[in-house]
Amino acid sequence: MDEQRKPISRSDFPADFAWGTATASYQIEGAFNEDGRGLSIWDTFSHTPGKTRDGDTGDVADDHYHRYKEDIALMRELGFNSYRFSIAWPRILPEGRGKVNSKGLDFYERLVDTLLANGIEPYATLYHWDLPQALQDKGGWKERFTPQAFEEYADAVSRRLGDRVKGWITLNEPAVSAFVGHVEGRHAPGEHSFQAGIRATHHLLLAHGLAMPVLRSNNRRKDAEFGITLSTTFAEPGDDSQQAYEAAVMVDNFNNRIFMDPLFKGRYPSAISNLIDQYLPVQGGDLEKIAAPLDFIGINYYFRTLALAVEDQQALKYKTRKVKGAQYTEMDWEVEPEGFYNLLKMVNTDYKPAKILITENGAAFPDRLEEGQGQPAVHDPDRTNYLKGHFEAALKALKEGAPIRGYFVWSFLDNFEWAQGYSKRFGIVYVDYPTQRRIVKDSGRWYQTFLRG
Ligand code: IFM
Repeated sequence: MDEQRKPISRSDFPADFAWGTATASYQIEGAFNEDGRGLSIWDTFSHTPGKTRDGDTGDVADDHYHRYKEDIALMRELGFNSYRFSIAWPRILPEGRGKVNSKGLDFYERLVDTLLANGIEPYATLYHWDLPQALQDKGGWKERFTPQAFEEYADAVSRRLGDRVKGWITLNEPAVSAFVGHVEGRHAPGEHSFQAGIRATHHLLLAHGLAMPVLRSNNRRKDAEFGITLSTTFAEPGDDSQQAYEAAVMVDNFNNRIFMDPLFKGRYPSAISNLIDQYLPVQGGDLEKIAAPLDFIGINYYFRTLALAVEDQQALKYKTRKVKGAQYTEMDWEVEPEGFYNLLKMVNTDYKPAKILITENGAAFPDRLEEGQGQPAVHDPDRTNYLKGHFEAALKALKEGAPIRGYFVWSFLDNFEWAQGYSKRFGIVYVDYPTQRRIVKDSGRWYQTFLRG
């Protein structure tokens, strides 16, 4: 980036900026069968042989359900003023809808109160992929009753926590739920149907649209804000061919615009209408609900995509070009912060959001715990460099007018990386799974120093 010479500093960002990290319920909580929690599609999926690496499950994960107090004490030590977590729907409504499990609400109430007592603002995501299995058994996101159930769930949670939560995020990365879960089948519920993916897309967006007014009306905090988090990529053609150009347009449409267009413009992108319209279960009034004003858009960003066409080019089918000499993370994602800047500029220009929160950004690298005579340590300069580069990219976009007001590093702790199990570590805090010890990585110390200004 242009300003690389001057080290980036917290004071370069607005004073009221939200700084913290993000996590998700199934990835860290464990306690999968405690206090009345029902099962989710991820319990089913991870317990199905062959679905996750080494058969890993979230049964115990980081045991955060029992260790949340010490985890929050560590967040305070690291200097966060905000923390993004997700609420497990099956803890609140074990059957998806109907009877509310007050013990589930009690847990999140304790979590939120402990955050506030430590000077950390709670940002709660309602859906980070752990759909109650009972709803999946009736068709899950393919069916319209799931957004209706989500509305009830949003009501139950916000009635209890509407006086304390600062940021409400309806959904995390609906593109991943819809396409990785229903078309590619690498995630729960593990389906392989394009039609199912498109039905899920619309029902996820509808769930957001139905929940927003409920969250707003149950809110009792003057400064609360409401939005949704999307996974994004900056798509570029992998070579000079027309086919690569078309592949990039498709990647952009299926990752970014299929969600952003309905949310900001009240319509699905015309560039892919020939592929999706026949499957979209839109009913009268849906798009108006989906397009109700957002206080912020949450952007999750990890990598750009250099798209190349495949022979029988069709929706969601493309190849990516790897760049010689470029650095790749443990997920095989290119480290290229300029793409982040480009994406933020694109979002700001094309959609003019009131506010942007970076709700996830971070990297997995092969960390090694070093335990000599002294303190245990994890030296992860690649992660620190990744973060610095992406902070700089965000700052550049901010200075050029993108209304970025928060940054949540993914992730606080190493955790269950979905189909990859525990093999990929994204935390700025290392988790020694056999003992559940937390060891702050060098990147976590770098973030702490950055936050101290
Ligand atoms: O771990 C995930 C998270 O749950 C959603 N966004 C991307 C992360 C890294 O893959």
